[in-house]
Amino acid sequence: MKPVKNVEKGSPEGSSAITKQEVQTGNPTYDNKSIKINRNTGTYQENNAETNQNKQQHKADKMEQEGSTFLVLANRLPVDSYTDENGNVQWKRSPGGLVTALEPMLKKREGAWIGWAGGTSEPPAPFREDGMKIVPIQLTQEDVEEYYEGFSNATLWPLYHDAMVTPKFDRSWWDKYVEVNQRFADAAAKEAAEGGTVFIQDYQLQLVPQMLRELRPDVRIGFFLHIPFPPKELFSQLPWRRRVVEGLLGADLIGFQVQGAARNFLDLTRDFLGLSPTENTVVAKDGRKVKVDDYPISISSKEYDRLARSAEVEKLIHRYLSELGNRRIILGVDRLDYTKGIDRRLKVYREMLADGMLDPEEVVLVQVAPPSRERVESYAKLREEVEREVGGINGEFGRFGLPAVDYIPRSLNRTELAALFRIADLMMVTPIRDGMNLVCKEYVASRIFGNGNLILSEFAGAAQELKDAWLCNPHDIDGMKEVVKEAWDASEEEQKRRMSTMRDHVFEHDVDRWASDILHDLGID
Ligand code: ADQ
Repeated sequence: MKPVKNVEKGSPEGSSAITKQEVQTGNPTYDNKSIKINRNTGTYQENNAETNQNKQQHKADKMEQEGSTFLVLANRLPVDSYTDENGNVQWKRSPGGLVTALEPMLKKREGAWIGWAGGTSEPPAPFREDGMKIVPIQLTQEDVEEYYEGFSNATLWPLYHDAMVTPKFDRSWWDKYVEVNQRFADAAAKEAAEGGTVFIQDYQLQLVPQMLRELRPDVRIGFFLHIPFPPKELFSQLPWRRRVVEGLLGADLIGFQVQGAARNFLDLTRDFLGLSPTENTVVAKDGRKVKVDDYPISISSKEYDRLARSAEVEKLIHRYLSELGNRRIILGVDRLDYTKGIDRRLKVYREMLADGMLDPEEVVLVQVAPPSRERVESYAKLREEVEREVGGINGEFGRFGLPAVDYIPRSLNRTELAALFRIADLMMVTPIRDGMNLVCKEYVASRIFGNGNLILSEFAGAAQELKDAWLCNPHDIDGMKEVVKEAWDASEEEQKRRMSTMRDHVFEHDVDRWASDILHDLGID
């Protein structure tokens, strides 16, 4: 994997995008004197570009010498590689709320992002992309198997999601988790400017706060967990439980999706480390005050609303509606993961068709479920089960050309998703446990006419905010059937009443607000 765009510090290539943007937006970042001179001589653009190039080069040089003042650490980088028509590897930004939300701060603060580029070939040297420095971390095949697929996705992921699949406790996976976390901490220690801020993401990197603090006591460290944090009864199973709690406590601020998760963590600091937590803080053994609080993550709501009103979405809507026939639509959009409750949703749907609560002539379930983590055994098994069930429902209730379940086993882009959200009469988000779940917020933001029905599991973090959804318990099949029926028959007025409150909430609490809240508490505005 060799980047062509492996831009070294301050090269013209690295700065050209920013220069262009600044010229276009008329938002110059250089001194007034040069603006005046340039405007008067009519060479505004050219001189701007030159001045900005110099500025950018200077900035990049300075950053190289002094380090980054704002760093994000996440398992994955916010860019994906692709091969262009000449066979060269290029990079493009991967879409995602997190990077969009942190982008302003990354740009303002000469930021850098440290993460794995995917794959196991030698990663490129650090390069600049879209105003931030990208620092790739290498993972070998063994690292991927033991740190990522093993400890992260076959130990921590199931343990933190109610142990609904039995977590595997493997000592060599743990050793690899420690080793890779140390690699991330070392990279951050090398990259961070004196007194800079490092913002660490998610369960793959829980030991990094403490490791980094040991290397660089001068930096401010924030950590955010995107998935649930379990109660003591479950967390206690982890043979390395104390190490994980200590690892996280290296941060100055630890953020969770919901209050219950923050509470669970604080209780553990008392039970395993003998500390005395208060409501949102705990004083660590070294005397540091650590803030522990909930920061429910969200989406770029306005962007979704805009997209849902766009001409591309309208075009797709026409196509989808003609393909799906004149039927009302139930929608499911998930990564194919056992936590998302896809199996239960299918069961509910099948039983409702069988009981006559839904008429197969009038309804179709569209289920988008791109496979994920396929090399982890439980995921491969889930895929088989879900596909078998979809086949069964279609065999029993589908007609030629009109399947009862339209199953899409691949990832859709945002425009395609927005079109599906627009046409779905009923959206089913039924995880057994979910840190937040952004899909339900995206559905709400896309309902530009203010109607629609959201069925939402009580066990998604989002249920604590979207209280006007049709809440359900995914363990209770009969209860779910009743809720679906009620939502299916809900009047337009009832739909609008519920949706309007949810839309207000999602627009007020968008991902920008999440970023500004957590970064503010981390001491950077
Ligand atoms: P995920 O478990 O991946 O994330 P989720 O929040 O539902 O789950 O989705 C994240 C993003 O993936 C959304 O923008 C969504 O549109 C997209 N996505 C999901 N299914 C898709 C599909 N079938 N096709 C295309 N795109 C799809 C983890 C936690 C969540 C938490 C997020 C953010 O597990 O609980 O909400 O991080 O913190």
